[in-house]
Amino acid sequence: MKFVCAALPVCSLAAAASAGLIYTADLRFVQAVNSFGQNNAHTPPIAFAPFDDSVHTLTNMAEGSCSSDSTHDTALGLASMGGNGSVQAHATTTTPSALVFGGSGNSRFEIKFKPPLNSVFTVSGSFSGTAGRSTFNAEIKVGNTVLAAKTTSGAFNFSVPLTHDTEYKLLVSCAANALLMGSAAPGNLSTSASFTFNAAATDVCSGDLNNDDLVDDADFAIFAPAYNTLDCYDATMPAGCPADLNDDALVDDADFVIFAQGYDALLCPR
Ligand SMILES: [Ca+2]
Ligand SMILES: [Ca+2]
Repeated sequence: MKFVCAALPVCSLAAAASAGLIYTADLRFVQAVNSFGQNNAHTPPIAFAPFDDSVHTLTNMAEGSCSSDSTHDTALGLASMGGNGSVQAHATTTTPSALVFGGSGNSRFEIKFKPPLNSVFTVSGSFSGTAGRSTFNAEIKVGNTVLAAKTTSGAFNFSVPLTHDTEYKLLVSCAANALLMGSAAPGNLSTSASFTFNAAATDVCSGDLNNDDLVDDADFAIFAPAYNTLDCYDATMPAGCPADLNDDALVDDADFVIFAQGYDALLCPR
């Protein structure tokens, strides 16, 4: 399934020297729950494919009603990822009640990946939601080490170095709840939360395909068979298609131009 890079503004910034990513775990989900025990959750039917889904709960009773709606729309590209998610929750009581009425939801993007090349990973996005009723989390982790994190509403911009063949996790999620507790007066409560983000990896040294800080014949020996294969989605192409230096899913003359510039310089910039 082809990812449409043009939908992500960051892709154009990354076009000059992208770095492919190898996706290793797809832990995305979208969930809507309410206080009557309904728990609707979906995960991607096809791992690593675009995930565009929504879930819903609604319960009506004499004393009131509660509902929640969660959406998730994200996609993973060869060197970039992004999308958005949102949650709405509602609760209504018609009489003071001993019951708890409420809905809540969660939209969660969680992906693990390995960069085949040393690269820089940038993430930009924002959270918004109902104060006091929303929770947010954006983080980049390697193992248990948090490299960057954001847990409040507003914009976030991360830029972290990635080391080749090391597994990283990117998490971007939001949740909201609308709970009218037992002693609540009659009333309505509506809440929301949302996220949007783009992320991309860019090379630190275009053409250094074996991560030894030089662009030389050893790299050309890796580039040449990828050039002959051409299509990044060909099963014989190395994972992450690292020779696709401009992130257009092909290894062709445009990539060779970028590779040649690195080859001429020989030493990677420091
Ligand atoms: Ca090299
Ligand atoms: Ca290319």
